[in-house]
Amino acid sequence: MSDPKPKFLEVYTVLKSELLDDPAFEFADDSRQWVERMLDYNVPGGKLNRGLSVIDSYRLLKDGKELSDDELFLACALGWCIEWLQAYFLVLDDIMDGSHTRRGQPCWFRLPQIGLIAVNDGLILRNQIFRILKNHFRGKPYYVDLLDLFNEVEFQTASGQMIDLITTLQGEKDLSKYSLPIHRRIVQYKTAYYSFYLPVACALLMAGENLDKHTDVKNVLVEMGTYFQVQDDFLDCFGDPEVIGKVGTDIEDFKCSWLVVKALERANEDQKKLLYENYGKADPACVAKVKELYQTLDIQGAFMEYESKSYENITKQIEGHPSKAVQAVLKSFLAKIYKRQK
Ligand code: GPP
Ligand code: MG
Ligand code: MG
Ligand code: MG
Repeated sequence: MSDPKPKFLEVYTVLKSELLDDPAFEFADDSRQWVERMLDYNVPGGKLNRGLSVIDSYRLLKDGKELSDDELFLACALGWCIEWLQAYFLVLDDIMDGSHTRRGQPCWFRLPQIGLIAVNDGLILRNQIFRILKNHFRGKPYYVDLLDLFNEVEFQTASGQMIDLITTLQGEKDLSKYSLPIHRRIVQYKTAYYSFYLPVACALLMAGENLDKHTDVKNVLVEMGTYFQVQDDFLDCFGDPEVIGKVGTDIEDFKCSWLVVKALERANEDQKKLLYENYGKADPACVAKVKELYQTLDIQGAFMEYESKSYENITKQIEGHPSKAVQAVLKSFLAKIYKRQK
């Protein structure tokens, strides 16, 4: 099967020019230039895994048959809707997390003269998803289901983000409140639905499927998304910023990260005290002490154990699925993230 990436990137240019050709920007060329710069800075610069997965999944659901030009374009357009959604989330998440870098460049809101205009840019990105859908899917029998899917997943993600942020407030009062069930709830909502369920659900809708009949697929994908966010938590502390394109802030931000939950599980009273005293502080010396404790407690080893158990468990779930085409979709997704370094 041919590499879908060149075609996918081509479709970005088409969608972008359609969006820039909006009456809203007609009388002010500077507004069109602003949006173009904002899109180029925030939308296409990531790994594009979520977007490309729509095409891969749709192909597999079609049993590997060559797609028509029209089908390929539509699968790419849906993939880009997910990348637009991701860009919208990241622009806002970086403000909320006080991050500095993203995808190897400064966060959008950190650029001179951007600041909190980035909040409105997030809204523009969000609204453009529905303009793309309207432009290309309005006549399709699954249009209403697509709208409903994007709305539902956005709500789930915003809810996860809220739980992430308010859990931090509770942790600041009492770190011992952090636990695996709370962590699981956060990551399921803030990451798994939009990153894993959404691309496959888009492909299923395009293939004429009814999503209500695919709750088993959803469950596996949520499991995979959970595993993916545990990796994200791990890389936040132990990843190479040059490779992941961002400098971690979870320790400074007092996040309910998988690492701190595991550390709390493994620590003795003295080590817990050290954690209470140093977690959530911007001071690099405090951050270094937390990282040192993670080494002592072999959190890396705990992560590797989690990683292989989780892989086994997900593989078993996939192999229990009756459809070989669906199995192929899920396996290809899992292969893309297993032991990822970025
Ligand atoms: C990832 O959390 C979750 C999101 C990017 C969803 C944000 C949702 C909003 C409604 C704004 P993270 O903060 O761990 O991601 P990263 O490590 O990439 O900053
Ligand atoms: Mg966040
Ligand atoms: Mg963040
Ligand atoms: Mg993170």
